[in-house]
Amino acid sequence: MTTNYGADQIQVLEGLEPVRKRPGMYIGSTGPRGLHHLVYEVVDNSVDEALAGYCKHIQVSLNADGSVTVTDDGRGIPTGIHSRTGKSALETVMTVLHAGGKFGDGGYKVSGGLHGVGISVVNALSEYVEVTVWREKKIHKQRFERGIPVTELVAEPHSGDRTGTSITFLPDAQIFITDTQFDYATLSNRLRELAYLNAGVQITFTDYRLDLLKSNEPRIETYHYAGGIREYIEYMNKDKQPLHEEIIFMQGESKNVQVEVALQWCVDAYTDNLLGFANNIRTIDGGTHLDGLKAVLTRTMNSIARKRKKSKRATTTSQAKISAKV
Ligand code: 0RA
Repeated sequence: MTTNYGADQIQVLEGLEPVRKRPGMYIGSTGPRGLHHLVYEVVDNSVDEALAGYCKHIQVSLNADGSVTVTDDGRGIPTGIHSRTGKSALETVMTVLHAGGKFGDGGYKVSGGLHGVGISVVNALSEYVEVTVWREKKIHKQRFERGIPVTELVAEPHSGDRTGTSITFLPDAQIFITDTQFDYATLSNRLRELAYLNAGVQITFTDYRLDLLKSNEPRIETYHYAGGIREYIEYMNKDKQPLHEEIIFMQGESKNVQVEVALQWCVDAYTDNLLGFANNIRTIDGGTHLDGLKAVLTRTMNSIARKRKKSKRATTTSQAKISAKV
């Protein structure tokens, strides 16, 4: 059998079509993991804005209709016309694969979302997305359905100095193989972790799904840790007996790589519990950052132990001498 790859077989995929055709390629899975990754991808953009120093508060809400809203007080997604696409930067970011990092003043992406695929992937895999941007005393809005803009970017004047971005999306039930209900614990754990990893960023998480909660009140939690990963260690060791109260903390930078380490030994811990992260993503298989830390810790501990043994021997010897003299 021969296969001819003629023009008919070659599909020129444009825009977000490939994402809807093979969602797993972009979000890892079309099960619960992939579903939750959509939230991480959107939150990630706000975390990046916080890391750039322009955003302090991030609000994440699970809405009654199954959608999620992520709101930040950053600079807002740029709304001006992008020279190459002839569309607004906002529409370009929402509809062009991998367009995310290419806008603004060298908007270098630090925080890693799922696979760093960008917000357009979330747009492609959502029944609808509504974006609101507060910028330059205007409120800008645009709506998308399954990745396609269904309204223009509309701007209206607004009083006040507010800036920021709000993105609401409803995951597309045609894409996800399991139900599209978000798990509170999964999201709260990740949002708490992000708040610990990015000291000072305030993340508010609200669940408005009252039917699911069997409650008349939304469930609200705020994660805000000025102490960053130091406080994370405190939280992880809260039921353990520490060998030393004060958490050991180090930070440094080399060749544009920033490193932070927090350590605490516990009396009643049988195994070590070492968590590594790179760009806000847990590195479950370890990596050179953890290997390096473990190597240097072992070397330092051994060297201290040797020194102490030596001085202990010296003391014993001098005591022996003294007792011999006596
Ligand atoms: C590119 C450039 C600028 C801001 C952003 C992206 C931005 C994107 C998102 C997505 C969610 N929240 C966001 N906040 C900011 C900077 C534009 C400027 O120079 O004002």
